[in-house]
Amino acid sequence: MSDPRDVSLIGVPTDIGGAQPGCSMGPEALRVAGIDVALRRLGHRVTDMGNVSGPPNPKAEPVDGYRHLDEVRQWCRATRDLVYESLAAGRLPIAMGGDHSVTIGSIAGIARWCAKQQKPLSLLWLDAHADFNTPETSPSGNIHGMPVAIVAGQGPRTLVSLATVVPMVQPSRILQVGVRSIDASEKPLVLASGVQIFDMRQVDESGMRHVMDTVLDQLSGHGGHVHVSLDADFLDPVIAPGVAVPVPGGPTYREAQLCMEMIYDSGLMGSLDLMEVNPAYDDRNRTATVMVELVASLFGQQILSRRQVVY
Ligand SMILES: [Mn+2]
Repeated sequence: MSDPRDVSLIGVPTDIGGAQPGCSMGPEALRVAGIDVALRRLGHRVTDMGNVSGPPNPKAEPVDGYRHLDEVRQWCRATRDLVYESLAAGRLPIAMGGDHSVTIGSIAGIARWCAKQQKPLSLLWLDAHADFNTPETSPSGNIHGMPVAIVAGQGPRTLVSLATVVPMVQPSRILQVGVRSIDASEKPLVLASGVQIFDMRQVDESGMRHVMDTVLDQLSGHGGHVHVSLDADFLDPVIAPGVAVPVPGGPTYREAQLCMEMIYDSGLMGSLDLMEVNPAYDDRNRTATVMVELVASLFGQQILSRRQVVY
């Protein structure tokens, strides 16, 4: 990443793809926590594009295995177009969700731009969950549990084909870190897909440093554009309680910060999602505040400059 960057903030205020409402307030929580100020302090030029608009949450029952499929498509199309526009204007898009279904729109915009540039696209997925459900494996039909399957080409045609390319991302170019909750019926699907999972046991056994060295080496070897999709539930719920589906045993504050610092050092990140911040479950905006602190590290904040570090 060459500094300073031109960055676009794109709010996607919906909870259309989740079970519990509230992450529609996520973009505002991140703004209140000072995401623009944090980026400007590091020298980046920030344009807040405001919010994408879309239909309200009908809170309907699943139809053919999906809840709110058409509404998710509408939110994702609008997100795709704004993300694409940002990239075409030379700006790095940060999509602020919203539940994790809207990443399908964000990635669709990036995949479309990468196809135009003839650049391959890789995806670094930081999440407690594998998000690889399909209607057959998801009893709830909530699309926020399905986005990795969908961008990898498995799922409803109307979402799978939102970019010009299918799949949006080759499964072998999808790397997940922090996973510690996979539904029993989801496990065989994600294992067969070719998606690579670095679960929390690997982080425990080898440490975040080693896991991220391996992940970033692979992403660097792939070449092309790297999109980072960060779900707030990646973090241990002790430091990030404001999420709808918390799972114990996530990265600590420093493990998460090291992960972000290493991504910055690699210079690989070309776009970012900040998803699933849910102020309805939060404590005085702690979760959005931690997310903004992680964003600062992703964009170059360091405890000491590398020249000052003595090993
Ligand atoms: Mn997720």
